[in-house]
Amino acid sequence: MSELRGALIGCGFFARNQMHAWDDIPGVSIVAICDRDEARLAEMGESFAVEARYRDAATMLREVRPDFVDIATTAPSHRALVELAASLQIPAICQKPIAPTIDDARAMVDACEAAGVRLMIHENFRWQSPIQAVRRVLDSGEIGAPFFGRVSFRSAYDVYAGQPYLAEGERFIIEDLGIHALDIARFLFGDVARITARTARVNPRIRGEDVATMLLDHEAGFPSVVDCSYATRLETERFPQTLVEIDGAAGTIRLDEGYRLTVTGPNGTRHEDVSPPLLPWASRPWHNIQESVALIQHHWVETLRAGAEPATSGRDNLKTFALVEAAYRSAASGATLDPSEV
Ligand code: NAD
Ligand code: 89V
Repeated sequence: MSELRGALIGCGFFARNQMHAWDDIPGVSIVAICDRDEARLAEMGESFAVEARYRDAATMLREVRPDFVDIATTAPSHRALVELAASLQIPAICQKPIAPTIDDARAMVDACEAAGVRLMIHENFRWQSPIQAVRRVLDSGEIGAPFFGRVSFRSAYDVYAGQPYLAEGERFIIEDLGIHALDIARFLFGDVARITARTARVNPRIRGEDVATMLLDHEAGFPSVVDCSYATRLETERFPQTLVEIDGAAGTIRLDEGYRLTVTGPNGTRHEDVSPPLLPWASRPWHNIQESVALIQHHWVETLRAGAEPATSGRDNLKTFALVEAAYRSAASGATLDPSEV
């Protein structure tokens, strides 16, 4: 098995998790890194012993010719960087949100498809082991056909401290966090025919919305509620747990606080602790997200080696991103929208 040589663009807050996860995957090495910011570049290079350091992505990709590029910058730079990778025939992973606009997102997917280059969006929440555990129970048929779903993320964690840009954008929670919850809803309940959304800003110190409540009509014929908030003070802070409720014809699934899974089926109720493992480089409470980074990057390596489409390919992620766009439009107009029409 030949060694895969990767390159990283963006040495910011979240990229450290990606670098740790690459370190743990046998047969993969990050051979070059890039950031416009000299101090961040140096810090990442020293921490992970990467000598090849660049301030310019095009120069790095042309000189290094990696087997893949991992783009860990924020959304405004994604289109240019993904199109650069496509033009050089370099398979790319791009962080969520795929782009600032749906037009940019479509252009990126089209560019990669036209060039025959793989594109995976780093949409990692569906890879969290508690969410995978829910999906396994659903697939087993134990609770019968679902008729109601809920994906819920409610917290008052100070996300602005680590990611100050989250307080500055016109759009916030649906674009940054709701996008993960909407993707989980698609992963568990299938694609969406219609969406209705309402938003609010509770925290006066941020620019965008920090609360969103969304009603999804799934093509499978039942609804789900996707709700998220960064303005919810609870007795126990849950960050970054996503809770799930599913009611089926023969039973129910609940993923509750503390990663407690409860399944009620024809034979009664059972409880399971589906807490994610604390990887050696991870720290609470982020360990759930950090494990999912490791899992999605493993998936990328497997699919790249097999020449297969990743689960959260650019094409797949357009459907999640269309829900984000439709949710904003629905919240603005009050209308219920078909995401395929945005
Ligand atoms: P950040 O601002 O801390 O880091 C981004 C880095 O990219 C900065 O150091 C910046 O200098 C660099 N950069 C920007 N444009 C560049 C370019 N063209 N060339 C080279 N370097 C460039 O941001 P962050 O908090 O690390 O977030 C990065 C991305 O990760 C965002 O899209 C965010 O939404 C996403 N994110 C994902 C998760 C997840 O669980 N999937 C969690 C947190 C953040
Ligand atoms: O996962 C994310 O995209 C992060 C956070 C959990 C803070 O919303 O930005």
